[in-house]
Amino acid sequence: MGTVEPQLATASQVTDGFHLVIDALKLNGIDTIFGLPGIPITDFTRMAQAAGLRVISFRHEQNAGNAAAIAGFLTQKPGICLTVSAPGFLNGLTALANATTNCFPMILISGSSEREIVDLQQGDYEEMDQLAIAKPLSKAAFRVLHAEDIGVGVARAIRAALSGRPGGVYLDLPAKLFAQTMDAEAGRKSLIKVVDPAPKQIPGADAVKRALDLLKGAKKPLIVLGKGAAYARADTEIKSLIEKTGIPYLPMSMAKGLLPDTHEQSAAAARSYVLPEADVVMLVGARLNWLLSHGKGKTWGGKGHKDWGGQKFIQIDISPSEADSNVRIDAPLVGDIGSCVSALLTAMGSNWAKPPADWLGAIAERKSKNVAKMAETLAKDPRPMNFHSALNVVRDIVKANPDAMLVNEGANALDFTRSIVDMYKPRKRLDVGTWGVMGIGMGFSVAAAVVSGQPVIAIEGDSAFGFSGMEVETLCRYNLPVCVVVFNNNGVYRGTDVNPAGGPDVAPTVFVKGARYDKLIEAFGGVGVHATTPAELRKAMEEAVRSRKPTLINAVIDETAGTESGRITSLNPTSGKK
Ligand code: ADP
Ligand code: TZD
Repeated sequence: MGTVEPQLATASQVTDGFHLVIDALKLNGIDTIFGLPGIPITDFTRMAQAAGLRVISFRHEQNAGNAAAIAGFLTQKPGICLTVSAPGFLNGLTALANATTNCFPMILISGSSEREIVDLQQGDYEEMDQLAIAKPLSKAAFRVLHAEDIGVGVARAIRAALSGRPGGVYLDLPAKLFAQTMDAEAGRKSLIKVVDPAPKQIPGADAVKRALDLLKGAKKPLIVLGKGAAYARADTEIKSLIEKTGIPYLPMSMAKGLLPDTHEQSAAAARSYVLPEADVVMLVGARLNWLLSHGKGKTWGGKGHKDWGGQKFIQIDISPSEADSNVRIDAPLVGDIGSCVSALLTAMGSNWAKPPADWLGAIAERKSKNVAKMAETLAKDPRPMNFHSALNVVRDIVKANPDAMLVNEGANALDFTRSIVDMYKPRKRLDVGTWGVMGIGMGFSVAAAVVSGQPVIAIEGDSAFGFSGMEVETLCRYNLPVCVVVFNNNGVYRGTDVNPAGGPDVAPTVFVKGARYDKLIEAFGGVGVHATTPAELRKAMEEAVRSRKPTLINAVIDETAGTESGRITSLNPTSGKK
């Protein structure tokens, strides 16, 4: 290990761990770090900023981690989150695990305490065996002990995050590493610019044929687009596939906008009809997890909750082990979505027959009925405002600003927004993802604004907002064009529960009634608006998007509106005891 004595070399001939990490990140096209300073990484954040990296500093590491994760989803570069040791690391770890679960590429870099003391458990400042803890929650975890290995460590982290199924990677950098010095030229040579970190994976010709044969024989085919398809940036190929085959499609939440939600082949408004009725379903970057009722049960036309509906499945996925995880996949197509969809398009030829007219007709009929019903509901103007009348406004604002990013969390606030607010462009809708996790709101909003430069609209349940609400200071500090709309119905889900014991404490789901979230952002110089009608909400949102000023609108929603857990009420266990 090349520790250079100061008297033997001038500063310019020597580099150190701090600069090698920064140089390695820059060499690989990383331009932004999301983090929170403290021992042992405070100087690192300063030096990174001095070296031209954008360093976005947060109030809590979980929000920095969520920002990094979604930046990874939006850019196909691993988002970088930087934290201090033990508690900071643990705060960031939730976001790392969430990134891995959602297949978002990110790297959590945490400083760590002295190895010798940690390993002997002698009680160091913020002592913790971080590598061991990160391993089961990440796609890969690495530690670098010597300055000359920084290049390899960063390269391995980048490759692990991006290649195959993307995910979260942990990189452990002990405090001592930053201070190590080595010859600058040798240091420069030790860095690696990663070549082709997410190599194309071409599907086999037999697998392509198998999939097409199945699709060709279908009488009621359906395509499901997932967030893997959005991540893959194969937008043109996917559009061609949908339009050339004429097959109706369902977008999963974060795949909304891959084709505009107003596309005539979208079956979203007839979801509960097409899932049980379809005979062949092609999954494109979507897993048959709970969000798709595991591919079985009543949703899919099965008799009981574990019965298969009898559909045949084609699954396009980069992970070779995803198929058959819930039901039989008759035609797995393993490869990257761009390559798989291109191969399908080539093999389809030019005279592909559209699906039977009675299938398309039946879907169109359901769709128009449901759309008309929804239009009726949206047109109502109840007092107090409810989710529908408020979202009618959001829907118009998003339609008028199709480039704006939409961040969304909550229960009812999530479910209603997903179904009511149409998206027009790919990768604009960012939400709670695979876990349905609360707390992504402000981290995602910061990253969406930083990465895209576009206005961001965050539709937040009042409970959901609380998980990351302190970051409104961050929005103001960086003057980000984020308009947060808190759907304030006084609690987790609704605000109407009462304490069954009748004591002075309110029910566990109830918050302070009539809270003024708008005052929070005013404390930091942002714009706060209290909106009790759709007209007030519309005016405030229009102004926020136009001015690009950090804004928080406290949108007062009828506390009796919505349901417990939104659309997933049935996941609450109910006791068999009567
Ligand atoms: P959704 O929640 O939208 O249904 P999921 O997160 O369940 O989507 O599924 C995304 C899937 O996409 C994962 O199984 C992942 O392996 C896959 N995936 C991610 N990136 C790619 C890619 N570039 N090519 C192919 N599959 C991908
Ligand atoms: N903690 C975490 C990290 N994630 C969660 N999903 C939950 C708790 C449980 N939870 C939900 O699933 S939704 C939700 C919680 C606490 C909040 C719902 O209330 P809200 O939304 O105010 O955000 P609505 O619109 O009033 O339903």
